[in-house]
Amino acid sequence: MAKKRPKKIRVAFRKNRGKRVRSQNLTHDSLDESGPEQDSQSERISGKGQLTRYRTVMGVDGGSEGDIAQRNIDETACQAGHVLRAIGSNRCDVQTDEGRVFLCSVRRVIRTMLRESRCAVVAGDRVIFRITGKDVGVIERVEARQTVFSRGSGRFEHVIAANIDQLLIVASAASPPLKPALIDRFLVSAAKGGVRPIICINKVDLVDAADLQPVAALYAGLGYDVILTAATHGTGIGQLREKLLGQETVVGGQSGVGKSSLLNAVQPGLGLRTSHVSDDSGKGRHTTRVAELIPLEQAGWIVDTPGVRQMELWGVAREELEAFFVEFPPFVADCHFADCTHTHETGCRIKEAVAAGDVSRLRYESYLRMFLGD
Ligand SMILES: Nc1nc2c(ncn2[C@@H]2O[C@H](COP(=O)(O)OP(=O)(O)OP(=O)(O)O)[C@@H](O)[C@H]2O)c(=O)[nH]1
Ligand SMILES: [Mg+2]
Ligand SMILES: [Zn+2]
Repeated sequence: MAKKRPKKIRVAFRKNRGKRVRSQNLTHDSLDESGPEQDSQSERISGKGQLTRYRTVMGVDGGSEGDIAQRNIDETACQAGHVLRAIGSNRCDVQTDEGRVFLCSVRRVIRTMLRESRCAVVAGDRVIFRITGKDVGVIERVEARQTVFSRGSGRFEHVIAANIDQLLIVASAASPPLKPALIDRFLVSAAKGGVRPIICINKVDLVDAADLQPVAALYAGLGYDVILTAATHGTGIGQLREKLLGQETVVGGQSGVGKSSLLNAVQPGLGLRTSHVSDDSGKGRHTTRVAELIPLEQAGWIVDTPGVRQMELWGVAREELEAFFVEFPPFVADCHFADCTHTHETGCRIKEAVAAGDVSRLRYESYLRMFLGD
């Protein structure tokens, strides 16, 4: 691996920096996000006095978007861990490789860096933390994320989980009705985040198998893993369990499709809360509240997540979309215009392929909706 370059990161001072008061409350101290105030040598204060309320932190630049809150620290005094869940913006459960769990706060300088890049520590983050008391610690560094599952939330990115291997996209055959367009959004999000997708169509007990065949065949034909399940009847659960074995999997999908029910079926005794689809519209209500890493008995981790009504993509440029529709690239090269957007142009090979039945109309419509930002 290429050697990483130190990078200067400018971080705003905390407002109360000038007055350092020693607290008598040791219990509080051990949980205080700033911990014992001992800025490491790699941080220095600018010589411009009160005029510059910034300090420079030497971080490590790996050159990727994943570099969120890295800085040089004395690692010998620290432990490596894995964030199981974030509690609010400043508390996380962190597990070490030996399996001990610490309730950690996030050092203020790290929180500032994260806030400036509009990130937070999330389930799945690899962190370096300093033990400050019995079962408590302070996160000193967040490692670059290898993969992410995230979505847009207004003007911000909401990273739901980091460093996961797979995204299990759960849809239901009915109640709520099957929405291939939503599956397509999750597929794009998985591709963007570097996560392998698996499509699971649940509640197959509510429909005729023949009705599902076209959609299942469409995605299987594109090369995706497709599993048909009925969590409440045990259908397809063995197959799903096999797919999850030894992997870190985040589960995504609309509220009420049966994500928690599926995980409870895969691992009886998990006891995740599930809820009845509450109203006549069959939309379901949000039962799962926070994203949390849950160990699987045999091997692997799963992250159950609260359901979404919509899947707003994050950080996907319109021009980038065509690459995330796996069946498009072979046709794109032959479009008449090199910068064809496959929307209105003449001589568009994608549109011809749709007319000829070589590209699914459903998929093309999904592309158009994402491209046009609907
Ligand atoms: N008929 C049928 N009902 C199911 C199946 N799986 C789940 N359900 C029901 O669907 C409802 C919603 O299930 P949940 O597991 O809470 O759904 P969820 O996706 O976790 O929902 P959120 O946590 O709100 O995102 C519950 O009443 C389940 O009993 C299934 O395979 N068949
Ligand atoms: Mg749930
Ligand atoms: Zn085109």
